[in-house]
Amino acid sequence: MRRALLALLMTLAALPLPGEEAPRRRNVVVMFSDDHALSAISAYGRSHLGDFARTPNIDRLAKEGVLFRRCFVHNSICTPSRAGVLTGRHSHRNGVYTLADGMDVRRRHLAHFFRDAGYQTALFGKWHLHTEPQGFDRWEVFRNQGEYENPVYLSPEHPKGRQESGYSEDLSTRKALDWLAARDASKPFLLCLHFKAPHRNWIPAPRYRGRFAADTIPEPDTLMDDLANRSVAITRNTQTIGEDFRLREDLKLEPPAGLKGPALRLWAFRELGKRHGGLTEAQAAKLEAVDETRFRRWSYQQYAKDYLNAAQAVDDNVGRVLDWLKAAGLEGDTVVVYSSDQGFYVGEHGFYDKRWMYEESQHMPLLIRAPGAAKAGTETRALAMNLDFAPTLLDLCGIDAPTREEERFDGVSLAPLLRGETPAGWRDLVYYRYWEHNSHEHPVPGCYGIRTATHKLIHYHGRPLGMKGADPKPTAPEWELFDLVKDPKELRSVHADPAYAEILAELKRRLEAERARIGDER
Ligand code: SGN
Ligand code: CA
Repeated sequence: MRRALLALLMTLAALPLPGEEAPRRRNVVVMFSDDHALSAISAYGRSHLGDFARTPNIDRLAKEGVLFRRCFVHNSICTPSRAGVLTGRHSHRNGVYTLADGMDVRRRHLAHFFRDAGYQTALFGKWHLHTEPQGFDRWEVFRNQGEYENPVYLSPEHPKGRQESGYSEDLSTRKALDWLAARDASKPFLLCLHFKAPHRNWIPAPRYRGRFAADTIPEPDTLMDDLANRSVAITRNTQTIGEDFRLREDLKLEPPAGLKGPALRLWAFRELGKRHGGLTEAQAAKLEAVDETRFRRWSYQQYAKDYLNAAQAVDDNVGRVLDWLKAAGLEGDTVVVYSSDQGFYVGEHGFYDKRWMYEESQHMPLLIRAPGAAKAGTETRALAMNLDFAPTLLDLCGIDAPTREEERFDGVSLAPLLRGETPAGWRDLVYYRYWEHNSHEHPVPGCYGIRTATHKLIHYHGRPLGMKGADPKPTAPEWELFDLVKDPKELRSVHADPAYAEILAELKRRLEAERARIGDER
C-alpha cells in the first residue's frame, strides 16, 4: 500500500505543474550541402570573394543561432564525412574510409536513434553512402553524386530511380517541405535535407546562370602559390585551377572537333581570354603561346562564378525551409543545423577540391539555431568536429546517447558551447585522417595529423594499406608542421626548422597519444 502510494506520488511529481510546460521534444532539421567553403558563406565574414559571396539565409542562422569558427572534418571527403556525421565515429570505427566504401546496412546511426525515440525521420537529396539508406521513414536520394538538372531520385518505390524535371536543390527542398506538411503533427521529426551544390562541376540554377558574367571576382592572394617550402606531395596535386580542369565540363568551353594537344590548349586559352580577359577577337587571335599565369587566372574567373552561382540555390532553399518553419509556427521548437561535408578551395593555393589537411578543406561550416538552448547571435572558437553532430542533436532533444560498444560516439555534445560555456578540459586538438592514398582523380597521399588552436602537424605515412580506390604504390614518408599563428595560410612548413624542434617533438607525442586514445594505430 505504502509502495503504491509512493509510486503514485512519484508519478505526480514527474508531471508538469499547472502553468509549467511539459518537457519539449524539439524537432531537428539538418541542412547539409556538398563542398561549401567557408569563404563562400558571408556569415563567416569577408573572404577574398568579397561581396560576391552573399548568403543571406544561412546568415540568418548566424544571427539567430551560434556560428562555429573552428569546426573540422575527420576525413575530408564526401562519403566518409557523411558516415562520420551519422555515426559520430571515426572512419576506423564505422568502416567508411574512402569514397568507395558503402555504409554497412546493419550499422545503426543518428536516424535510428531518433526513430527509436519516437521521431519521424526523413532524408532528401544527396546520400552517397552507396547502400540503401536505413533508419529513415521516408527517403528520396540521388544515385551517387546525382545530377544538377533533371536528377534521378531513388526511393523505396523506385529503387532503380526515377527522373524528375527541375533543378536538384529546388526539387529536394520541395520534397522536404511536402513531407513536413504531410507529417504526423503529434510526433517530433528529424529532417535531413542534403543539397548537391556546390559540388563539381558547379552548374547553377537557371535563375543564376550568367550572373557575374561582366564582373571580375577577386582572387585569393595565394592563387599563384608556387607550393614551395612544403611537402613533395603538394607539388604533385592534380587539383590546380586551369591546369586540371576539363575544358567542357569545368570551363564550359565547346572545343571544335579535331583539335588536340597544344593546339587545343591554345584555342582554350584564346577563348578564356575573350570571355574573362576582356580580349577582342583580334587580340585573342594574336596570342601565340599559352601563358600559364593568365590561363589560371582566367580559369579562376569561370570557376569562381560557377561555384558562387551554384551555391546560391542552396542559400535560397535554406531560406525556403526557414520561412516554412516560421509560417508553421515551428521556429521555436526546431533545432536547425547548416553544414557541409567538408570545406573546399576556391582558388587558395591555386586549388579546387578538398582531401588535404590544409585549412580550406579541413574546415567545415557549422551554424546551429536552437531556441532555448543556444545563445542567439554568438560564435565560438572552441574546437568542434563533424563527429559531434550526432551527440549534439541527441543531447538537444533529450535522447540518451547509445551505450552499445559498436555504437558509442567518438564525438561529444556541443550543447555547452551553444549555451556559451566552454567546459574545463574541452578538447585541445582535433584528429584528422585521410585514407584514400593517391587515388586516381586527385592524388593525395594517405595521412594523419592533429590541429590545435595554434599548430598543425601532418604525417604523410606513405602506406596504401589496401584501401579501396587507393593507389597500391607506397610513397616516401613526409611531415609538415604549420605555425597557424604566424602562418595562417600554411605557406611554409617548419617541421625542419630547429626553432620548432621542441614544438615538433611535443606535437608528435600528442599525435601518438591521440592515435592510441581513439585506437587508430594502423
Ligand atoms: C567527382 C569529382 C571530383 C571529386 C569527387 C569526390 N569529379 O569524382 O573532382 O573530388 O567527385 O567528391 S567530377 O568531374 O566527376 O565532378 S565528393 O564530394 O564526392 O567527395
Ligand atoms: Ca563533398
